Order: sequence, then C-alpha cells, then structure tokens
Amino acid sequence: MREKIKEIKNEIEAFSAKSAEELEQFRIKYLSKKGKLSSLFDDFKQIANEERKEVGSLLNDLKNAAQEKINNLKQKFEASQSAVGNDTDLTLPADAVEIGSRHPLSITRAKIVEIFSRIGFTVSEGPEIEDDWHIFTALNFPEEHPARDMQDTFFIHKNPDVALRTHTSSVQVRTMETEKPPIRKLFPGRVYRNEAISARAHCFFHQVEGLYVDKYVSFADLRQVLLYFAKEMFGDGTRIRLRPSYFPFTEPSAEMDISCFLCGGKGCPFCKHTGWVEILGCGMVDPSVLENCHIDSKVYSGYAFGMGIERITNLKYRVKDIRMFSENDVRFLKQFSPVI
Ligand code: 2NL
Repeated sequence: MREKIKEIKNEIEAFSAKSAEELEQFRIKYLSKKGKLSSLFDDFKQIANEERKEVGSLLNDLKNAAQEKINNLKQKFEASQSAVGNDTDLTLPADAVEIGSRHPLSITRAKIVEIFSRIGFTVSEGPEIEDDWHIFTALNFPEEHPARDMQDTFFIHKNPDVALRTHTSSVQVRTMETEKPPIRKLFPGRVYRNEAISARAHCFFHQVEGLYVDKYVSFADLRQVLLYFAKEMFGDGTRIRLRPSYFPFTEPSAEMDISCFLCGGKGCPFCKHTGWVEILGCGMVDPSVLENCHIDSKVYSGYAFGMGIERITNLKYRVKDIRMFSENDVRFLKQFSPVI
C-alpha cells in the first residue's frame, strides 16, 4: 500500500499538461470514481487498525496533491486562454504608440539655459504666488506705479497684497536676500499679467531673467555677455544694439536689438525694414535694489536682463499666434523636434 501511494505520488508530481484536454485525462485517471485514488481508498478499508492513521494521512496528502496540481494547471490554461482568445488575430499590427515631442517653449528655455551655463550661470526657481515686497517694493516700484494696478496684476489678496508674480525678478530678490555675491544665475519661469488675450498677448507667459552681482561688475560686462548670447542663439554673424530704456529696477537701463537674422540687417518685411529685431531688456541693478536685499551697493554692483521665452521662440519658429503655445493641439506640438 505504502509503495503504491509513493508511486502514484511520483507520477502526480512529474505530471505536466500541454492542453486542457490532457489535464482532463489526468483528472479522470486519478480522481474520478474509477480512478487510481478511488481504488486506493477501497484498498484502505482492508488495512490493519494500527496502520490506519498513518496510511490515511498519506492518502489524504496524495489526494490534495492531485487536486492542487489540477487547480494550478487549470489556472494556467485559463489565464493564457483569456489573453489569446480563439478569435484573436495575432497577425494584426499593434496600435501605434505616438512619441511625444518637447514643447517649443521648453526647447527655447533649455537652449537659453545651456548657452548661459557655459559661462557659469546656474538656474534658480521660485514661487509663482508672491507678496508685494518681492514683486514690487524691493524692486523699486513706487507706490503708484501702473504695474501695481489691478489691470496688470492678478491679486489673490489685498492688504497684505499677495499676487501672481508679473516677472521672475521676485526670485532674484529672494536669491539676493539669501545668498552672498558673487551671484551668477538664470531665473526661468511662468509669469502672469492681467491682459486681454489675443494673438500677441496672453494672461501668462514665460521669462528667463539673468543676474550677475559681484565686485566691479560693469555695463561692459553686460554688453559682452549679451553679445555672446545673441551669437550663440541666432548665429555667429549676429550684431547687437543697445538703446536707452527705463525699468524701475535698473539704472541705466537698455533694450537690446539683434541684427535681423533674415536679411542680415539690410531691411526686410520681418524687421519692418529697420534691420533690427528687439529681443530683451537689461541694465545695471539699481543700487537701492541691492540695498533692499542687504547687499552693500558701495562694494558690489550687478547687471540684470530679462527676455520673454515666447518672443524668442516666435523669432526662431515664426509662430504667429501666442495662444497656440497653450492649446495642446498635437498638430502644432509635433512640428517641433521629438524627444529621443
Ligand atoms: C524684459 C526686461 C528685465 C530685469 C529684467 C532685474 C531683476 C532684479 C534687479 C534688476 Cl532683481 N533687474 N531684472 C532687468 C532688466 C530688464 O526684463 O523685457 N523682460 C521680459
């Protein structure tokens, strides 16, 4: 009897089925009424009393092992059957997986960051919701400056004033408040202005600002760094021109044009026959802004600049409507180089 149990146990352990039919044959052979186990249980009735307990438990183990084997194999067949049903055509082509592409604004931002990183600029980011001090007061905006007006700024709270930042200069203020010169950084990010939405203006856009504060920083340093940037961004033959301008936080301030990259400066419809295209604003950080950030303006000086990422992107890719950048239309987005 024990020999027989052992033999059948080995058979069951060694068994494997290639199909559901084979498994059913196995079940009939071992577990059906006329199967091998039934006949073993019949033999069991003749067994001596002192052996009943031990052999009984061996028999039960055997039955359980057979049942478990069947259950496991059954599960395996069911799983594979549901994955590949009889009516599944495995020769059909798979659904195409569309490869995404980098957003044009991200491409431009990365390019700007890369160009400045080569000359030692690192990147800092900060909050989009800001207090009055970091957006306006520290930056020398007088109390009655029009940019503080409800028309330009999205206020979240009045008294104390909390608003969506209108420029990333707020991050520069935070940096100057917490870090010691030399500071050589870029500040990319989204900014918000309460403007009527059109092809040329949106209620949010993106900026990269730059800041360099150290001893003996001069306007000549600013000009040379911006010339380097213009050549790297728009081509080696690019020339720059600085026109006097005004910002509350810089003195002197300037607007920078590059020679038109389509006509080379000769004049064409793109540059409105001037030969020049405006790309950014810049200037020497106003000493009072440095002092507001606890930097000694008698020891340190600095330059700053700011540009709109949408504007630079439009120049490079000739996007006609700024709203396309945030419409999520894949026909627009996939025209830019894919991520590989
Ligand atoms: C533009 C012009 C500019 C700055 C941004 C700046 C920041 C601090 C101090 C001084 Cl904390 N200046 N930023 C300076 C000049 C121009 O942006 O057209 N942006 C789109």
